[in-house]
Order: sequence, then C-alpha cells, then structure tokens
Amino acid sequence: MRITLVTGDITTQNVDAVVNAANSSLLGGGGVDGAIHRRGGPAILAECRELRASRYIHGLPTGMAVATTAGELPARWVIHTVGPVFSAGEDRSELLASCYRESLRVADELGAAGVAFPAVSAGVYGWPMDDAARIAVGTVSVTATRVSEVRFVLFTADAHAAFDRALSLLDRP
Ligand code: AR6
Repeated sequence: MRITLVTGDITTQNVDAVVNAANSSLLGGGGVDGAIHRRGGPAILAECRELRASRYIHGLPTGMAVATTAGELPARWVIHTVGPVFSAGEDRSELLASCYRESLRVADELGAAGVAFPAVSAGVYGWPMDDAARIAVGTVSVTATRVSEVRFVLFTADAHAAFDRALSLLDRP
C-alpha cells in the first residue's frame, strides 16, 4: 500500500472513498463533517438518517465506521468514522487506531482502491497533531487491506509537517 500526503480539502479529492471525522449522531457537525455534508449535498445526510433509524439507533460507537454514498462529491463513498475526544487522563489511542482499521475494513467491503483520510480527532476533538499523525500512519501501515492508496489530506501546513514526521519515523529501523 502506498501512503501519500497532500495539503488541501478532503471534499475535492478524486478517490474512491473519503473518510469523514463524524460524531456518533451521524447527523453532521463542523470541521470535515460540515464540509463533507455541505459539498456533498443532502443525499449523504438522508442515508445517515436511515442508518440511524435502522442499524445505529443509539448512534455509531466511537472507533467504528460505516459507509454512505458520496452525493455530489467526486468520491464514490463517504466512510463515516467516530474518533475519540482526546483525554489527557485516559489513553484512548486504541479507539483512534480503531477508526483507521475499521475505515479500511469498510473500504475493503466496498472494493475501494483509493481512500482519503483527514486527521481524525485532531480538530474539535482536541487530539495533539503529532500524536494523531503517529497513530494514523502507524495503524494504516500495519493494517492488512486491499486498499492500494491511502491519502492523508491535511488542512494546514503544520498538519502536513506532523504527518511527514510520522512517516519518516516509520521508515526508521
Ligand atoms: N479537509 C481536510 N481536513 C479538514 C477539513 C477539510 N475540509 N476541515 C477541517 N479539517 P475535525 P474531529 C481538519 O474537527 O477532531 C465535527 O463537528 C482539521 O483542521 O473536523 O475528529 C464532527 O461532527 C483537523 O486537523 O474532526 C464531530 O463532532 C482535522 O481535519 C467533531 O467535529 C479533524 O478536525 C469531530 O472532531
């Protein structure tokens, strides 16, 4: 699997699936979630509402992922995952790693070859960027998947630099 980094907006990415840093309501929010629903149009929210009414009456649990179509986005699917809120007192890294693993599992089910991820939990949910990047890159690189390209789409130069550092740590023996 190829891991690539770009600075930019995830809603413009031409990949099979884009991952949404959602919340368990699946009914939208700010950050990436807001941008995806705004640019993707109402079809995504309609499917999310269906998922809430059928499979996830109590919401999508933290660390899980589920797909919808991508509405008017260039991608074919949106994979919604719920990152953990950062806690200084409790190690929730395993839940953040689970977001990446579960999203790749869903991508495999869909047959998606290219998947774009944002820095899950590193915005409103407060996860320090360097640590979020290390968990993201570290998890994706050891997950067995048929996905051939994972593209991390970072919103700022600082986030891009953090993912760059995480990738170079990976190369070190
Ligand atoms: N493309 C790529 N990255 C983006 C974009 C974009 N269009 N917009 C923001 N980012 P966040 P979270 C970056 O807050 O921390 C929502 O309200 C952003 O700079 O989107 O998992 C949900 O509904 C940051 O680095 O997600 C939840 O309630 C990263 O994406 C909650 O926020 C993630 O920031 C989830 O919080």
